Amino acid sequence: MDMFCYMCSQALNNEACTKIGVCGKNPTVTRLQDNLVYILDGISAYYYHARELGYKDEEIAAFFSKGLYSTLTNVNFDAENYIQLSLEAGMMNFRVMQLLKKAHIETYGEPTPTQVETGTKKGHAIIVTGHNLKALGELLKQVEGTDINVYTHSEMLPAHGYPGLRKFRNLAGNLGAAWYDQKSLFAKIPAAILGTSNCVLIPTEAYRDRIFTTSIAKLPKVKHIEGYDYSLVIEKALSLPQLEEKPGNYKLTTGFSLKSVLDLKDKIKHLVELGKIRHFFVIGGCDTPTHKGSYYREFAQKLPKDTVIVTLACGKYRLNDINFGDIDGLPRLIDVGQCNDTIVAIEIAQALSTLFNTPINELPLTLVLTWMEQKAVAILWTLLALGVKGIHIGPVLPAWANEEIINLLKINYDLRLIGDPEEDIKRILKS
Ligand code: SF3
Repeated sequence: MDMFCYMCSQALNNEACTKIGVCGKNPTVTRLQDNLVYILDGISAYYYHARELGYKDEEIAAFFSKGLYSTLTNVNFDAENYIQLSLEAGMMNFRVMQLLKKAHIETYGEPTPTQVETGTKKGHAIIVTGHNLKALGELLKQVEGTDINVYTHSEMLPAHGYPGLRKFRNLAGNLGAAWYDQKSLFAKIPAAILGTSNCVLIPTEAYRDRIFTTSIAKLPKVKHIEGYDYSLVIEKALSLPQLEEKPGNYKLTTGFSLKSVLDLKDKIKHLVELGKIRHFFVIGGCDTPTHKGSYYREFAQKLPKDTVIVTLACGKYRLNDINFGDIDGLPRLIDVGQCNDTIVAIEIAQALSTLFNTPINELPLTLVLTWMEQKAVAILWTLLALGVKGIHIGPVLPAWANEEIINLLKINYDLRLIGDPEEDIKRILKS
């Protein structure tokens, strides 16, 4: 079978191709092109959700053509320029995360800290998974007045923090954890399921007939709903057996916004000055279904009690069932939301920088991130573009990066791969 270059589609049949590719690109350039495409994927996901809520930005839209054009065959052979383009894309991702946050807040109100039930209530059920708050909001309007309980799953958990979504009596709680528990969770709960964004898995036969997709999400042999009329989902939920009343073993907390943290700024300053808060950690990101991800739970469990943990994205499920307590009334676990809400963590870091009159990189603040897919790549480049140094990433190094790229990231940004939780904590707290 002939092999083809995936960049220029020409057959890999001459000496030049096997060494540097038909198009003459060296491996680092090729990998940086892949990286740029991943960042653009991430940006497009957030922009898509912003547009669903009616929010647009010409500059973001224009960047797609520049970014994608830059990955065409024989258009750019300059590795250094691809680093610059990646940083530019990182800033574009910053801009799109801001836009999506604005869209969420203006549509559903500023989130406030909220406790979320993790058990089931007696009644029919719909589980909504993914990132798409618009889909959840429209569904909640349509189930009003029925006995259907709507449960969030995975990245939909932060929806409970928004007053405009929380107000619906049918929003009953959150079931399961990160995206990869779908097959076991959905098989055992007789609910209708609505998949609203990426991170929806191909269903097993156990629930294929009761899962639906909407918006950008699509699955083979699964009913897709165009627009926002969820009558079929509601009909399916009503046809299924009712769930039993079964309280959860713990509650989850979410819904911290920039405002809710700023409201606590005097208290935070006081606690830092008293030495009662030693360090802030941002722990989260897109979780990976591997045992190596247990690092994040162990890391959080081993943190001393004078540390505060800010969580975001589905990586939070590695640790958010743990009761971390508080420091003189300030919760030690502060969940700011979905992966796109990294913007909130960034704004909190900027606010701390102002509060303590200290550059972000000199704050007692460390980011410990897990990653899986394209949005995480976009977020990493946002943080690099903002000049954030000393980020710990894992469980493995990005597949698109070769030694040359990793060295560049290590030298310029002090990027680190996670190691042993205890040793990492000791090193971070000593520095
Ligand atoms: Fe990522 Fe799917 Fe969890 Fe949004 S996008 S966080 S994995």
